Amino acid sequence: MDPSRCLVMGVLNVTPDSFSDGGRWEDIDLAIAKGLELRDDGADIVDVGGESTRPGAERVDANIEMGRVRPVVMALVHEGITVSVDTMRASTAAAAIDAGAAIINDVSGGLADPAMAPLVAEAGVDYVAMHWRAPSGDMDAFDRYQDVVSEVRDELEERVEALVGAGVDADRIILDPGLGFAKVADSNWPLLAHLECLQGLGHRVMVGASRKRFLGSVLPRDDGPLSRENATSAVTALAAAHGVWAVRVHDVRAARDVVHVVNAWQAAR
Ligand code: PMM
Repeated sequence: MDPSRCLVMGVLNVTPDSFSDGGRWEDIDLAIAKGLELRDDGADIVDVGGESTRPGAERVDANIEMGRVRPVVMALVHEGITVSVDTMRASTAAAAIDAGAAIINDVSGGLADPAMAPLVAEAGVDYVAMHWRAPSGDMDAFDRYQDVVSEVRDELEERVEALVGAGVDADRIILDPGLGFAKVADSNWPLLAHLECLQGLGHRVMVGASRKRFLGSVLPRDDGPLSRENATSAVTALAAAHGVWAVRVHDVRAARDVVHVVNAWQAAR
């Protein structure tokens, strides 16, 4: 992976119900083929998920989640791809690490499963701790903030303290503001505008804005997730220019091009 530029993490949801690509890669062979396509399009990391976290989503059975994720991780790792696994469950994370996953992407930052932090500490893998307040089914009840930037920063700092307290290597922790998670549309913009507040905690930062509803809220016309690709690219440019470690996106080719443009622009400054 090239540390001189923002990395591109490609989304691969092996689920029937994710908000943008749900149902498209539910079949394991199709999911593996999509993972290879993401790599060919320029993904530095492929993020495999077996449980939808779209607003209102119900939890999926642990065995179902593991059955979706594990064979896809094994196949992609076998192809030499750096794989992260989007899971809130330590049991799924353990199976994924066993299958070769290099990164655990936990949208709950360790809050959903107390066994996650010790597992990550023991395994010594990279760990994305996203800002999260409640499971997707309830998160709309937790979307109030006095000052969203400082509250998200403080809540993530608490997660870091808990993770490090459980033995996780601080250098392995990557922070994510959790755009769209327990946040009304307007709360996402201050977080994007003040990424340096999160970066100030001293960890790598990643951003997942791809096709999310808050982007549609500022567009003159919003026709659903697929119509938000240009808006996603705009956020990728802004986040890359802010020096984030990675962006998590569905359209990898677009993000890769944006990142290279930002790099050229930065090199010329
Ligand atoms: N968003 C989704 C899922 N996983 N992980 C991280 N680290 N950050 C995010 O913003 C994030 C995530 C929801 O989007 P999807 O349904 O397209 O996967």
